[in-house]
Amino acid sequence: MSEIKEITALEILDSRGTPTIYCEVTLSSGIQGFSMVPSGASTGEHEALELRDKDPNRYFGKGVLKAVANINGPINELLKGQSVLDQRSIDEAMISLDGTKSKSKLGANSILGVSLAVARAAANFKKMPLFESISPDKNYLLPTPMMNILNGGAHADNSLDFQEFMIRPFNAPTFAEALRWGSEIFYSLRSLLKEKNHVVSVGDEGGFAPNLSSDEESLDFILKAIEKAGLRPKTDVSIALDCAASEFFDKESKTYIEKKKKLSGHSFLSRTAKEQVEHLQKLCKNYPIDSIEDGLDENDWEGWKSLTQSLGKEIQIVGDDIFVTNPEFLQKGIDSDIGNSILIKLNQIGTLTETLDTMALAKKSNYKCVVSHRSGETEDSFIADLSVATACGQIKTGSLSRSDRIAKYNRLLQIEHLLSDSSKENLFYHK
Ligand code: 2PG
Ligand code: MG
Repeated sequence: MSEIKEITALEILDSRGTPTIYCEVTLSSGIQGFSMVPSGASTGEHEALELRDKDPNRYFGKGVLKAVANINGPINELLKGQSVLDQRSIDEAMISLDGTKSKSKLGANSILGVSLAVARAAANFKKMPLFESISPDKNYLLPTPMMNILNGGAHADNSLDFQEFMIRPFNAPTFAEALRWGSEIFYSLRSLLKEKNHVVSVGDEGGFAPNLSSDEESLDFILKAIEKAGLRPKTDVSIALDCAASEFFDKESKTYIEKKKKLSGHSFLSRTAKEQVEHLQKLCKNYPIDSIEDGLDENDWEGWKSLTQSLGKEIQIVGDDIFVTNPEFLQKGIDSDIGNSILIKLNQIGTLTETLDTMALAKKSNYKCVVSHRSGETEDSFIADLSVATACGQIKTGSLSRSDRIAKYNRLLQIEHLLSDSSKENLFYHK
């Protein structure tokens, strides 16, 4: 009864109004599972391929009808009759049908859509919450949220070159309290920005997108917002950055150029890798920053090494574009002492099985994992369950506005409530 009867897909829209995939798996018992596939803007060069139609007459070439047809046709044929209780066999069957390293034949978006819908169908079949069904060891932890309250880079039309300025309310007693702290800081920030006549419209991940003049000015606003909300920077709430540095790395001159500040008429800098590392060191000295993601370009392994050497003992150095949730790239990083943490995005690699394998490799090698959304999201909250199931302790899923981000936070509230009478004393991860 856990065998697949049919898999169907549909073209839907993500949070940016760009096409993506809805997938539904129906079992012979009539039980179903669904998924919706996310999509990035500042994508890493080595991510699995997201198949788009490239038909200029539809959605400026961004339609996904070919990927939808791959699910309705060959993937449906391949998996019909297989039990959803064996996620690995299903994912491996799709990987070998595709046959390419980057999943470019069927599209990583098609493959991921099916992989996640299968996981949900299996949970529904077992009558279990998703996190319980996918957990390798039934050791659950509610993650500390990393909330992106100031958006820049490829996610906002403003002057900030760094993509994400996040708060980490790690000292909260529960996830629900961490969320309240985050929301109160977010609204405190709003009033501080308004007082200084800055715009309070938001970027792709629901954080404010003002035209501030420097990283320091952004960080000063955040510090004041934490204090205005009655909390203590560093003791209660720390700051995390995603520089997404590949977006402002100039390949020819091999320098990091603050292009957006330049365009908006602010004074701007162009830095060598060494100067970029020094800049980040200075920011860490002056502000309670305890996590930096993609501080350097995805191919600048030398720069990464010196960043890890200078800051990796004190703070979390997270690899996103450089590791692309891929065990091969992560292994290379582990072997050469690059970073100490990895960002986990399901669609960078394309199946749940490979994602869990990458997380297991990280854990074995003492690298922390941060489960992450994409800037293009949907109401699917799969990553909330994934973060609890793997007990990785951290999730990055945007700001305190917009339903595509809040859906994940709301799901975590439900899970915390569900687990509240479990015997485990502390369910909330504190750093
Ligand atoms: C990132 C992500 C998510 P995108 O760089 O970490 O915040 O952005 O999905 O655009 O790659
Ligand atoms: Mg990133």
